[in-house]
Amino acid sequence: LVDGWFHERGPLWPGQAFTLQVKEVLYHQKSKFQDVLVFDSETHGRVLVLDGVIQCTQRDEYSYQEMIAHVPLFSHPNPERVLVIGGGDGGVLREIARHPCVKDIVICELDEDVINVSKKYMPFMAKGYDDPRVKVHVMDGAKFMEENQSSFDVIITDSSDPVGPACVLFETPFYRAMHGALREGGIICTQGECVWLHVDLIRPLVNSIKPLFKTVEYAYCTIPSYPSGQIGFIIATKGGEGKGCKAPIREADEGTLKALRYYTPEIHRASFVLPAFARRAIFGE
Ligand code: AAT
Repeated sequence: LVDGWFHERGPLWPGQAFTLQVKEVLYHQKSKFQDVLVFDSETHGRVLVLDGVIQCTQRDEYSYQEMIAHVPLFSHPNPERVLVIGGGDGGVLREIARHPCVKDIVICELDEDVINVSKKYMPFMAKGYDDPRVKVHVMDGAKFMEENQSSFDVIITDSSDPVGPACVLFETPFYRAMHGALREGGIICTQGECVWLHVDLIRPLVNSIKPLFKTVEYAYCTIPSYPSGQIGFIIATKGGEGKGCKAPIREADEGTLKALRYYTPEIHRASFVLPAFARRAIFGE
């Protein structure tokens, strides 16, 4: 914090920094794993920061949380068991809970302090925990995946960046473990960083998991408070017909569509259409 402004500096976006004017710092403590900061900003509402990196702002969190949840969920014919790795703020749980066909929502978050701080300061996201289908595990997501090779229909990895505790979630063994934990026809959707900054990270990861999954695709959304204003998702399917996830195969009911602020069936399809440089860099096409 310099002169009442928060600057988001980090090794994954060298030489640039998104900046927000701070109204009031509400919480700032070190947890067992990371530095946890919550502040009210002048223009983006409440902001959660871990190790100096913005995890969500009240103004635009719905873009990322809706897309990382609804793209895989509306691409699956009947998702019943859904797992979230990371996502301690509860925003992704809130979105999954909109699907009546889902019976179990399991979350594995590393840091209990993130859960508690979100419940206290960010109820607009943490209300996801109120759904009775939610079961919470507090441990490392990679370890959880190795130990829980049970059958999920959709696995969503809402992970922080590959610096510090989330590094393991960007490695091939974690993807192998997610593949093992999926039912036939299952889908994974993971935080896949930004095409403007990270194609050199995305391409090798995508290539390394192609032999495992039936389809591997990449989608993205716009979100002003993430580096370079965009973030993507790696979306892969196990078995099935190999149609991938580029089009929704279930209809959202009218009430749900009205409640959503970013996701629409049109955005679902559009999110897979990559700019030429990004398609070439990630898929070599
Ligand atoms: N929905 C908000 C966006 C996030 S949250 C990422 C979460 O992943 C954090 O709560 C963090 O504590 C958790 N996490 C980190 N490492 C692990 C791990 N090994 N196992 C389980 N959970 C973990 C993502 C923001 C993206 C930022 C883009 N710049």
